[in-house]
Amino acid sequence: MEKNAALLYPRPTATRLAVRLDGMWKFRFDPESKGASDGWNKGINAKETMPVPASFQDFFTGKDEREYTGDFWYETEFFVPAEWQDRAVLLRFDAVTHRARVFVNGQEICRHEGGFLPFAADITSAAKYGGANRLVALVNNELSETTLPVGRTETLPNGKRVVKPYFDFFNYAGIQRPVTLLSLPTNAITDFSVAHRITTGGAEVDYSVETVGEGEVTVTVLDEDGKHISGAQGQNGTIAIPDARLWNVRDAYLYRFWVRLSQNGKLVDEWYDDIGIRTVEIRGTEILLNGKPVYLKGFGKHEDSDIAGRGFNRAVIKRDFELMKWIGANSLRTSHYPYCEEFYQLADREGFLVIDETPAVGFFDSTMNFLDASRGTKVPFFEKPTIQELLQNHLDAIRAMINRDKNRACVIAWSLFNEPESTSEAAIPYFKEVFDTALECDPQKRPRTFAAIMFSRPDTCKCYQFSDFICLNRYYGWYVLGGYEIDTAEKALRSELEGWKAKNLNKPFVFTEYGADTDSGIHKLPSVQWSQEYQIEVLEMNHRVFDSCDFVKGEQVWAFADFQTGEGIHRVDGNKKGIFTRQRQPKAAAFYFKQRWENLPENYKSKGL
Ligand code: CKX
Repeated sequence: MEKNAALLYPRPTATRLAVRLDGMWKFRFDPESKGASDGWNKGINAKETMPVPASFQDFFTGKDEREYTGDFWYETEFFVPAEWQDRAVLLRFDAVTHRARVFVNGQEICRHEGGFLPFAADITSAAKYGGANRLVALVNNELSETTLPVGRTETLPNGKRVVKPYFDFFNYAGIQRPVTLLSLPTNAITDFSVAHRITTGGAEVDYSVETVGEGEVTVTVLDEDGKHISGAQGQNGTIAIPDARLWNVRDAYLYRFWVRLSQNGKLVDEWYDDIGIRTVEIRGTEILLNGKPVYLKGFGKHEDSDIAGRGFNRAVIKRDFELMKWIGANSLRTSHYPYCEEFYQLADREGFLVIDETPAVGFFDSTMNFLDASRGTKVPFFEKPTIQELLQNHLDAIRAMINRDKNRACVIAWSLFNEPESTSEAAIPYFKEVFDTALECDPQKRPRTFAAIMFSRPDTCKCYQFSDFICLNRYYGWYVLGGYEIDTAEKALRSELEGWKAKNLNKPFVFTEYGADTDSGIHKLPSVQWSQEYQIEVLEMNHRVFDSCDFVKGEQVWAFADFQTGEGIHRVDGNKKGIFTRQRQPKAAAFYFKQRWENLPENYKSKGL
């Protein structure tokens, strides 16, 4: 895993400068992919402008732009002061979806694959100091069976390319998260990791610091009032925190860890991170936070909102957390990709538990195109000839996600797939390598899991043994036995859980998806599918079953809010399973959940450990 001083979250300090390059950039589609040969790396000669950060698809009024698939280019200018001459100068892209090639002053600097994690472009030698610089990025949003997320790209008879996602969210793309110009010391801190232990009367924090360049490393710990609490010398060590104020669910406390690199007593580099001290473990059927059982109440969600698409939107993040607090939730899954860093920072600050998920979604032929799947034409996914290339991209994504989020107190587990086809023998070695890699990368050795689709049942799933806790995505009452058959759906759900119980896994189960599409304009008595009344009936049915099952230790309903998908006969301008509308207003089910979750203790169903 590349460790790079610019991959640390960009924070200005006495030694580091950070300039955000948000703004209206030049923008140009390149359907024939001719830009690279036509010299657009030196300038794209565009009339169009595009907000950065944002997805590009929802601004235009034409369908060709919304559905555009292929290459597209961005360009902007930025100034580099002459005083930065003897420093390291880099660009940090928080996320460009799904892949990018970066050029500065016509020179290719780097390429990056993967649309949901940061990468750095070192422009120290390419920059013009004391003057303007031209940044050009070639971006591409095609999908294939070796990309994360998985899909394919086809050319229509009219010559236009179109993506066929194997997943149920719109293939938003572009420079979707912030771009930052960084000036760093040439000798610098490149990584910092922590792992916590609770002790009698306090806590101990094992830490590790990586640097480029020699020097003395010090770590200083301040409390929330800025008071010095503790510290240590050396690149690795243990810091004792007397009377530690532990980070707890909905009761957060963050210590500021200052990391400094000095040479002969002179400060060379400094950076800080705000860290919650807590432990996470699975013990039998319990999920333990700081040794105490916790029951997960919350959602699967998306980074998705009107106009900006999947673009970074701090205002939406704030509203989402206010709604999470209002409804009495304590957790969520970052379905189906790592979210922006600012999301985890707020989850740390507000004390929410997060299952951090890789973009390993669509590992199933035609999950969303039910007609294809029923055609029986599909090859078992993990027997595809391209699976080894996909595995390498998957492992890279896991390493990068854990490297980025390893210090976040809110992250209590890693979800390494969403709804993979886990029912073939060929899946087993793939899963083993994925789960082993996650364990190896995580300094805190957090629990690992995957969200299992409804075809991955006790009698068919070949991979549940890898999960430290079992996550089920189940739609009894919606995709299975919906409407007037809901009583049969309840029996079927109970029967499946009996099947899991009979395996005596002695692990917690979390429902990471359940729910029903609901039009916020439909009220119906008696209910009908798509009505708000029916959504509540489905939720009540699921909760009757969950409440009767002592190894079910979490309920994360699908979904937090309505979100955009590709168009199709199964989607009414997107997926409507939200408890809130896409505009973050409550459906009737929101009030139902508020009443349920405010009366469910944080340690619901614990055996009083
Ligand atoms: N699970 C049967 C993954 C989510 C989708 C959800 C749905 C599916 C259900 C698969 O990303 O939105 O269809 O609502």
